[in-house]
Formats: sequence, C-alpha cells, structure tokens
Amino acid sequence: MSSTDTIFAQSTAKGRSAIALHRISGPGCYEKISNLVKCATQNDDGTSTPGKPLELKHAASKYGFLIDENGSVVDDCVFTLFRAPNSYSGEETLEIACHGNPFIAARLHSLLRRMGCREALPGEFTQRAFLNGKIDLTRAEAIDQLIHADTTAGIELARKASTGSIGKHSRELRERLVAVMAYFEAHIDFAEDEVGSYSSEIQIAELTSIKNAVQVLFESYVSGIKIREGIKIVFLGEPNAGKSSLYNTLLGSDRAIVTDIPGTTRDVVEDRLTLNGRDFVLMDTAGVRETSDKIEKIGVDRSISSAKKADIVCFIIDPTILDEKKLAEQIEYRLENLRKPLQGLSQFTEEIVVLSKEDTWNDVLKHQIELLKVVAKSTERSLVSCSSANSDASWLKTELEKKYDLIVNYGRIGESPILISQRQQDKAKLAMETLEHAISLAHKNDFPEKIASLLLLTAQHLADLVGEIGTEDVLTSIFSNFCIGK
Ligand SMILES: Nc1nc2c(ncn2[C@@H]2O[C@H](COP(=O)(O)OP(=O)(O)OP(=O)(O)O)[C@@H](O)[C@H]2O)c(=O)[nH]1
Ligand SMILES: [Mg+2]
Repeated sequence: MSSTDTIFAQSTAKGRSAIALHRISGPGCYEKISNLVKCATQNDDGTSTPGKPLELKHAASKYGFLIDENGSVVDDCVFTLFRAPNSYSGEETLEIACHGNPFIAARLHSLLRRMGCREALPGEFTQRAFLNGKIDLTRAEAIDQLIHADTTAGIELARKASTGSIGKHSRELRERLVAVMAYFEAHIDFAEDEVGSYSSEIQIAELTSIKNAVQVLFESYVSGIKIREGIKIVFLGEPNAGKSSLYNTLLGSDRAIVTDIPGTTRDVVEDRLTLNGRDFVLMDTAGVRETSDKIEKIGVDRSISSAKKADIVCFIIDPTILDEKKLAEQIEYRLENLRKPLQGLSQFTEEIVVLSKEDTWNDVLKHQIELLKVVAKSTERSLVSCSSANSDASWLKTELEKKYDLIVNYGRIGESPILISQRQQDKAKLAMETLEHAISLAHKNDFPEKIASLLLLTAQHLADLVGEIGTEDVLTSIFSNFCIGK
C-alpha cells in the first residue's frame, strides 16, 4: 500500500439507485483516465454521443460520457474534478456520478483497474486526508460517527467534533501549559537572582485551572454517550399506581395497556421520548409487589433490574389510596419498599417522586401535598404531581429536563467540546493524571526540571488525543471501522 497510488471506490451505498457516486483519488489521477472522459455531442437526429475529451476545471461538474479502451460507452455521467490540495483527501480527486446499477459499477471498476488504479480500503480516503494534514484524528473519528450515528443528538455531537473543536480546545490548553512550562524551565537554566526566587503559587493556580478543563473534557465522554443514546428513565411503582397511564401521556399515544386490574403490565415497555431537544429512553415496568404468579414475578424482577440501570428512576405513587393524615410517612414507607430491592442506587441515579391521579385528589389531599412539595423543595428532592386522566404531565416534563441537564453535565461542559471516542478519553485521563502529579510536585516546590518534564508529557498526551501524530496501530484501528468509499 502506498499513499501515492490511485485508489477508487463507490462512495454511495451499493445496489440499485438513481445515482451512484464513485471516487478516484491519487496524485494526477485524472490523467489516468482523461482520454476516456468525453463531451456529450448533440447529433442532428437529437441523439448525443461521445465527442471531444471533456475539459474539467477544479470543483466544477460537467456532464459527459465515460468510454472504455474500445470506445464503447460505459455510462453517461457527471464528472467533478478536485485539484490537490482542495479535495476531501487532499489529493487530486475525480468524482464520477453515474447510474446506480451494480453492473455499471462493476464495469467502471474493472476499467479503473486496467488503468492502474486499485480498490480503496475502508476509510482510506479519510486516512489520506489525515496523512495529508487536512484533518486530525478527532475529526476523522467524528466523520465516521457522523455516518454511523443513529440519533439526532449523536449526529449533532459528531458534526460539532467534525469541525475540529476538540483539536482547537486541546491546542489552547497546550499553549497554556507551555507558558507555565517556560516558568519552570527558566528556573532550571538560570540562577535565582536572574529570574527571581522560585515560588510556584501562581503557576499552581493556572495548572489547576488547566487540570479542571482537562477533567471536564475527560468527563464529557460519558455525557456524550448519554446524549447520544438517550437518558434512561424507568417508571417504578406498585401495581395500579398509574405508571402505564403516565407512560402513555408522556408519549402521547396508547402504547402500554392500561386496566384497573393490578398487575396489568408484565414486560418492560420501552420507547424514545424527546423533550425540547433532549433525548430519553422511557421504560414502563410491571408493578412491584410480592406475588406467587410465576409470570408476574419475572415481570417484577425485570422492573427491578431495569431500575438499577436507569439514569432516572421515577417512583410513581398513587396518594389517593393513602391515609391523608399520615401522608408523608406512608409515602416514605412505600419509597423505602421500592428502593429496598434496588440495593442502593448509584450516586449518579437521579430520583423523582411522582404523585399520580391528581384529578381525583380531594381538598385535604391537595393541601397536604402542597405542604409536602414545600418540604421537598427545601430539601432539594424532586416531588411532582400529575394527572394522566387530564393528560397533564407538565411538572414531570420540566423535572425530567432539569435532571437531563444535570446528568449530562450541561452547565459544567459549557463551551468545552465533547469527546467522542474511548481512545480520546484514555488520552484525556493520562493528561489529567500526569498534570495532577505535576501539581503535587509543584506544591512541594520540587525540582523545576521534574515539573517541566511532567508538563511536557501532559502536553504530549493532549497532542495524542487530537492525534496530530498517529502511530500505525492507532490509525489501523480507527480507519478499519470506516465504510469503503469514505
Ligand atoms: N382518574 C385517574 N385515573 C388514573 C390515572 N392514572 C391511572 N388511572 C387509572 O388507574 C388504573 C391503573 O392504571 P395503570 O396505568 O394501568 O397503572 P399501572 O401502574 O401501570 O399498573 P400495573 O401495570 O398493574 O402495575 C387504571 O384504571 C387507570 O385508568 C389518573 O391520572 N387519573
Ligand atoms: Mg402498567
């Protein structure tokens, strides 16, 4: 494999289609087939046939004929030539849009092979773009995700990363590191009276601020996964609490079966929900209770295991079956029973207590619940009411959006880009740990050469994250996942 040979591939999906796009890339690639690319000449009888060679200018598309060595027409096509370095791969690239028929593609490809071109490997156009310095590794990874993402949010994340935002951020952080490094280096080479006494307080503050930024970057990867896949909400509650009704209300459809028979829902029912651009995966589950029914028992086990994996657990409680005078206690008692089988949720799981069937509350109950809401607010617990009968889940929706922002760290991420691969996160972790080590040495006023070398290493990890220089194995692992023709 050489980066100077000419490669080709069909860039659009294989099979039959109105148009298929084939790409040819390599230094001087157009020369290889230019004598087979002809103008469409209009004849007197209204037909068109191959005429003179087609003259192509950079980035301008022209219609014409592709012929083979014997002069017979392969197809009529639109040709677009991109001169180096202003192409996707950074090399001279010819795009041929012909009819989307696998037999035409096969004929075109064997013609190209005879002309000395070879079939591209997966991701090879992008790999060449990387090797030609058009993009860094984070942008290459983003391009791959842009094609494979299967949620709108996933596409949005990949698009942002494909603009090079991670590379820009990393460069800024490295510039700041280098500035601090200069201070420590000055103290290696110069006598104290030339550069002032060695005290790293200001440097520590700057290094800590850089470390925090790297940490946000590191944490952003998990946020990215959650944004892409959707935040998992699980409805948990006793039978007949109103879970399925609320599930349907949120989705705006009769998705789950609702009856007044306790134990209606058996399986976990799952759907996607989007609230103001925030993607969730919503799960309705079987009501939790002691039961001897074999099927229901399996359902209850599934409810519990789903809740354990949730980002948000909504405990749905029907307050109309409780004693108004002992409301707080009875709600707590029920919550405890529901939490018990979960064996202590992770500290990252958010909880919302939802009091259902608001349309049937009497005045005493309404009043009691108002009081409970005041207490909940002061203790920063989430307590909302809803009525599925009136299709009113507005409080719950608002609360879910708040939890979403908390979970994906919206506030903390702010303008910081979001990492999109495990490889990037691994590098961010190395950078963070190395920098922490440097800071701890700076606190001890350790030798400046030791600190400077750790800062250099941190900068190197940040450079690796962006992959301005990529090693062979890293490149192979990234580009082999790509589609052919990209
Ligand atoms: N008036 C009123 N009735 C409701 C409301 N929500 C649920 N119900 C009724 O309560 C009963 C149980 O509702 P479901 O939504 O099936 O309850 P569930 O929690 O899914 O029950 P299981 O699947 O058995 O665990 C049904 O008769 C519903 O019509 C509400 O907001 N208002
Ligand atoms: Mg149900």
